[in-house]
Amino acid sequence: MENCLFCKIISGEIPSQKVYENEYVYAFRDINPQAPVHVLVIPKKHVSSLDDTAGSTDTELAECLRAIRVIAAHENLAGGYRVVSNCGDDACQSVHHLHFHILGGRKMAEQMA
Ligand code: D5M
Repeated sequence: MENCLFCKIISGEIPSQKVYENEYVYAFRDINPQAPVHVLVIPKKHVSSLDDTAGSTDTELAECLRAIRVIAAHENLAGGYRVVSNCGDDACQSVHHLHFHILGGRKMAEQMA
């Protein structure tokens, strides 16, 4: 989608530190990491958030979730990790292209918010 930051990352117009890619999914390091490992997993087909997935196929969504364990293993997160997807204004979503944050490499706070 035009003027979408993450679509521009997928196309290579904006550089990123890629950690994983397949036909449906692209994953790269967050520019402002909140943990030693902070990776963003995004669908290649633009969808703005989890609240906008009515037009997505099950494969497009499932491939994002399936990529997470592959990335976690590659990033040596055997001790565990947290996955977050901010959806909408109340959750402070800042980039309106669906993304899953993978956070790991340190002990997470028990409180999520
Ligand atoms: O998370 C959006 C995330 O996107 C936030 O953690 C920063 C990250 N971000 C923004 N621009 C870039 C670039 N250019 N590369 C890598 N990461 C980026 P949200 O859940 O929407 O607040």
